[in-house]
Amino acid sequence: MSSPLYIGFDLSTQQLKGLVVNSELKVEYVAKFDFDADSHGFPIKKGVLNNEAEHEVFAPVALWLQALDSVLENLRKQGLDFSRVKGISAAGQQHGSVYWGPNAEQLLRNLDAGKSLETQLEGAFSHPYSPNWQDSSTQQECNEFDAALGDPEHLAQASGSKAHHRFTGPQILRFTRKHPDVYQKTSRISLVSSFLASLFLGHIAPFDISDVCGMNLWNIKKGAYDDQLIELCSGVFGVEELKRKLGEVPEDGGLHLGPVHAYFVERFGFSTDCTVIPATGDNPATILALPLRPSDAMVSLGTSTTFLMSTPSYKPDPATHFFNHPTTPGLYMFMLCYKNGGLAREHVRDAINDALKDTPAQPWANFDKVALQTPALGQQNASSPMKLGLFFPRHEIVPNIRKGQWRFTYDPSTGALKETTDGWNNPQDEARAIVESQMISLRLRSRGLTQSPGDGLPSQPRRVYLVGGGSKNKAIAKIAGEILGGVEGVYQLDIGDNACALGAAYKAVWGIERQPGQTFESLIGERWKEEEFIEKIADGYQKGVYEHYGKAVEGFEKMEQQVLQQEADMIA
Ligand code: XUL
Repeated sequence: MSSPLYIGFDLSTQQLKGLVVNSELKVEYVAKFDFDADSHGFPIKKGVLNNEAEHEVFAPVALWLQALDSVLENLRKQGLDFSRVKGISAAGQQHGSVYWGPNAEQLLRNLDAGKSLETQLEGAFSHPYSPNWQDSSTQQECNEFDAALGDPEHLAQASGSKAHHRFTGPQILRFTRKHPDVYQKTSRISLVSSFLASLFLGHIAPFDISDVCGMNLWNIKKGAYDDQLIELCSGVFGVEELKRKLGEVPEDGGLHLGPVHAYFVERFGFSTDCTVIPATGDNPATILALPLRPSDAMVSLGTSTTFLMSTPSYKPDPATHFFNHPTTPGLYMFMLCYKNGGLAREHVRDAINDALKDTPAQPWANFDKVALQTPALGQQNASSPMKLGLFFPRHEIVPNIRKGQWRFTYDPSTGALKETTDGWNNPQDEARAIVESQMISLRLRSRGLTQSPGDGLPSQPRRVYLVGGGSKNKAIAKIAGEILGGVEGVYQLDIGDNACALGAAYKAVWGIERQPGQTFESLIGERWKEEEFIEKIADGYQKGVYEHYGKAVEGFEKMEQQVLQQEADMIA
């Protein structure tokens, strides 16, 4: 019973999770705190507050303290023996920033084990809120970031991404303008990930080498802050002041930041040799939920959709994101991040249930049935046109298009593309079309990174792993395999929604138990039990089908360009 345990936390938009694994990577405890359902004293909705007039979305930092108090209490109640915990790491929603006040270090150092974190750290912040990744208040600042190095291409080349509203650099620049006095009083700025690590350490933790890439401030190839971007971001306050607030960025994702603070030893019984390992972003942590190989892809099907790959190639583009890999120097994380995903599919699901006047016990039953009965691309026969559409209930990031729906037909033999609902049997045809639309967009944007698995096969991922709520849906898995390929098939992770917290816990295992020079992939790969941890849920590559969808990718690209052009014409 005294074998070591490791905790990974996941501080996401709507909840905080704590997940405990042993050295064999098996999950032993999970505790959850749902912000809307379990918190008290915060007028939040879906974990955040909104100031619609300025397109601001933000979260109260004290809410997260309340959540951490409660998750630790919950783990204690479940019987976790904290003295067995040898390492702690965490994942945080990316891009969010926390503004510490002048007395933060002192308050963190002197934590009193007789009190909750919430009661004694409320005064540690110069600003009570953390700008959230859903915020879109920084258009002006994004324009300045995109222009700073010439154009969005050069910014992406340097920092891994073009400017995005949610990225921390543009957010900080806006903060210097909106709250100049508070900015000056701010002693340090944390990301959500390093904020959590700071609580456990009892002093401000540095940024993580992967999560720092979500700021538009880090020059990935130089391995240092980008001087021009820092200068822009510091506003009227000067570069040195900003650099002091941001702090150093250690390169080793498994670094021992220090022992857990005495507060946790006294209050919960943690061992004094329990060590804090850098916390990373939620997406980087997700790729650590398994020993992901460079040719594997992960698709996270949640409220939003993200597509993640670990890759040795650094090929930045304004439409995508590159981050340093959270554990392995020389590798990068490639990411696509869509605002639309689950919500868009739910709209179609509900429309189909309404049209059929049915409320099935399993709400997805009709959607799945219809999606699987509909032929690929809605083509009744080989010569009928392909049905393609865009379904965005919210303003989309990839590509940057306002909310709306567009339906087209495309004839691959002539290249004729027509915006029309002729031939569409709605809403039924939309079940397959929406899943196809989401998967074709992923294939279009990731095709430069995949390779041929050999035997004359077209380039594609080796495996496709699905995680998040939508991964339970077999129709989605089947269509994902037909479009994205995957020579070995489509897999689901056994831990469902917990991939991100699990990745954080595995990061702690690796940080503490690695041999000198041992990579994350090697350590986790040796201990990972494929038969127990994943399940094959659909075929991947199917000859003919994959190639046929290749033609749809071309039509899809044209369709997006046409819609983007229409949007540009409307504005002009
Ligand atoms: C990634 C992004 C979101 C957040 C919240 O760029 O903004 O995925 O990390 O999950």
